[in-house]
Amino acid sequence: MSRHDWSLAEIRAIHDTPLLELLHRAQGVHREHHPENRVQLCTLLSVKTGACSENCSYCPQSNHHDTKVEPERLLPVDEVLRAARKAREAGATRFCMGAAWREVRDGSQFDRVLEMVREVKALGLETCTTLGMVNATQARQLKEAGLDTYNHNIDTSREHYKRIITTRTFEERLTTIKNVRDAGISVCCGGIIGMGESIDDRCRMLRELATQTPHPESVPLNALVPVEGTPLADQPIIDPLELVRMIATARILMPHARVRLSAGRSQMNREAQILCLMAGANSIFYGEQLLTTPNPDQSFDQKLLADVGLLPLEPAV
Ligand code: SAM
Ligand code: DTB
Ligand code: SF4
Repeated sequence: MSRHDWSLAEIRAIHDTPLLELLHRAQGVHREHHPENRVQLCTLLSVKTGACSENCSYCPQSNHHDTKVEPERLLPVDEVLRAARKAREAGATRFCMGAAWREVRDGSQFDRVLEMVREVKALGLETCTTLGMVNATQARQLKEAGLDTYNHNIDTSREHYKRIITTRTFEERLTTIKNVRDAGISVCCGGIIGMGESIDDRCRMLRELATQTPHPESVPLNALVPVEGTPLADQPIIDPLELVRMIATARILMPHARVRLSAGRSQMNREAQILCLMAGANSIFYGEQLLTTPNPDQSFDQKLLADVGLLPLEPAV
């Protein structure tokens, strides 16, 4: 009974509901559609770091900004496999490989990524990649290699987008998402808050996601991690309750989606993270590092799960 025709006014009304009522409603939707007390643990690895040609204002990996990120070539397959085995042993069920590319180019580098996907899949992990734009053929090749999910975010509203990135369009982002969807790969698509956007921009971003048919299977919601050297370095850290509201609203709009409490956890205390889980987040990044910025360490997360009584979600095979 998912809806795909949400209006901005409806979304804004949900978003602005008094907090306890909003949490109650989101919890109701969550319990109806998801196993209770389960959270998905995804581990990220940057397989190709920095020197990216795009100018995304939030991103420490763009070569338009002067940040402390050391560029690295595409990692060898065995190094990726070592990290994947470690993630599996620590309890992760999904392994997500990120490359700081504008787009995938055919050739030996892409072939190596396909090999990474095949081998990580063979370890019994769910596979995810985020490699920038892909065309229809490349998406099919990824699917054949065993890719479960592709992450490609819309990042913000269509209107705010132009103030954040000028080297590629919002439409191009949507085309990649369509190529991924058409290849039968599950879609992971979300965005960031805390980049100077209005509340209506946030609601427009959610409308963009919630009016897709089908909804993305997974929706990562990131709080901006302001990084020195990027144009957004001086943005104030958002109040975690703003992320709680976004998660709850996403949960209500897209009842079946996995909503991921993504970047920004290191800036939040334990209790704020628990409110995010209560609002309907059922997936987190697990491991000391996101792509280039820190994430809570595994012992912190294991204690968090134990304190709340959450169990890791089994991998879907
Ligand atoms: N290059 C690929 C792309 O842009 O699609 C994949 C990697 S990119 C780093 C993946 C996503 O990470 C971005 O779309 C953005 O939503 C998120 N991200 C990047 N830097 C961030 C930051 N400083 N704070 C929060 N989220 C961030
Ligand atoms: C997503 O939405 N968040 C993740 C994942 N998709 C690839 C990345 C967050 C990156 C945060 C900045 C960094 O560590 O470089
Ligand atoms: Fe490049 Fe992706 Fe960072 Fe944009 S978000 S600069 S495309 S790595």
